[in-house]
Amino acid sequence: MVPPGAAHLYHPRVTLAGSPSAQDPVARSGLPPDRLAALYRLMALARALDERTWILNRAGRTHFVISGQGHEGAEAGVTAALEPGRDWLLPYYRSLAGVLALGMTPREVLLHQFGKADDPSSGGRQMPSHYGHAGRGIFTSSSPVGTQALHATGIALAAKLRGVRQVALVAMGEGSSNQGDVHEALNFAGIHRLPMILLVENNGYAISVPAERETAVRDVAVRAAGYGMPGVIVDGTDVVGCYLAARAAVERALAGEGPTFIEAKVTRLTGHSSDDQQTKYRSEEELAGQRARDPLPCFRDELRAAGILDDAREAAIAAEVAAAVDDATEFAEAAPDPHPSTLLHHVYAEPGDPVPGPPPGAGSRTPEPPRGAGVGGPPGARGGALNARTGEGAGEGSVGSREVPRVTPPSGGPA
Ligand SMILES: Cc1ncc(C[n+]2csc(CCOP(=O)(O)OP(=O)(O)O)c2C)c(N)n1
Ligand SMILES: [Mg+2]
Repeated sequence: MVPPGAAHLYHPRVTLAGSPSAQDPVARSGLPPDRLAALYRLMALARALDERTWILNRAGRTHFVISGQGHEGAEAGVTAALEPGRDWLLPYYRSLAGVLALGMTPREVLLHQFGKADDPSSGGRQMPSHYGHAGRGIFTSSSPVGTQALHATGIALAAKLRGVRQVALVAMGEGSSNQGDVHEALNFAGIHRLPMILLVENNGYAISVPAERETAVRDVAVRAAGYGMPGVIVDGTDVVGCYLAARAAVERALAGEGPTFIEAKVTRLTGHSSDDQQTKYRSEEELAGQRARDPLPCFRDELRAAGILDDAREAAIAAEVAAAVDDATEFAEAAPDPHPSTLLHHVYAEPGDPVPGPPPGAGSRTPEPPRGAGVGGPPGARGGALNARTGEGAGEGSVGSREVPRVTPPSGGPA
């Protein structure tokens, strides 16, 4: 993978992992055959749900799609090294397979895409594919790209200060990795050896801007050297390779050795979003070539060659996935929209919200005026204030007219 004459670009700590290997995936990964088949099922489910969102959008039933097609191998392989319930995922809009891996259900994903009241990501406030799930350790996504790196660093710092064994995995595209926020986040994480993993899914484009116009280096993982952390480049069609890179990074993070930068070379099989036409800037030959880098058939072929998948098992997975997507579509489309009277919930402080004050024993310092509901207040203050207004259940946050789980991190996580 090193281009001729470019070896000098690679810091000794940047590792170039291989492509899907002829080696048996069970022996190579240490994962049992059923776990590998489950990873394939996860990728197939992510693909089918994603395809459904395009159909719903083109039928005028949802308003926006930004797709994970082509990114499923990296997402599934890397998140397989996380422990759901313990670790945090800070996803981005192509992280559909990752959020499913952490336990978001197809129904929840489509509630989110339709912007329904019960959408666990934001009660219909966020744009589609801006995933979040408080109860599953999936941190809410910001629209300004790259900002999630700072959130991951903060979560990893909290884990370190509290002495909690926990990893924060943050995902983004290579274009976003050029943001100043990412530099600051990595610099801080490197200095303090925080349990953080950055996954950059390099698909060669930032909307219509090709990689060579985004950065002066071909592989963004070389930047890891500047932050004193290892950089690993993996092939995003190599699900087991992605898993192995992430497993090593998780072990390193939990051992207190600090962060890791993983760059997965992936392909974007769709336009940037439903508002983009990629044939305006990508040739037919390029697109045809990229289809050979579709991780789904690559992984399927690998598992078939290893005797883990056969026609019957593949057909059973396809049927299960199709049924789950149909069920989720019907369920989410029939679910209630957020009530208009809830439009401004979670935006402004409400009468009755507690006024943030100094911590106990802080003397007579004048409390700062409230800048927003719950800011600086005690844990649960936000939910309590909303409950006072809506009369809904004590101690639970609410979005729209319905209850959503209160923001509860995985055990031991940041409050
Ligand atoms: C700070 C900021 N600048 C610009 C945008 C507009 N924008 C949204 S996605 C995107 C491209 C990001 O490219 P990349 O990080 O490579 O991710 P990809 O979409 O290729 O997966 C841009 C420029 C934004 N959301 N936030
Ligand atoms: Mg990109």
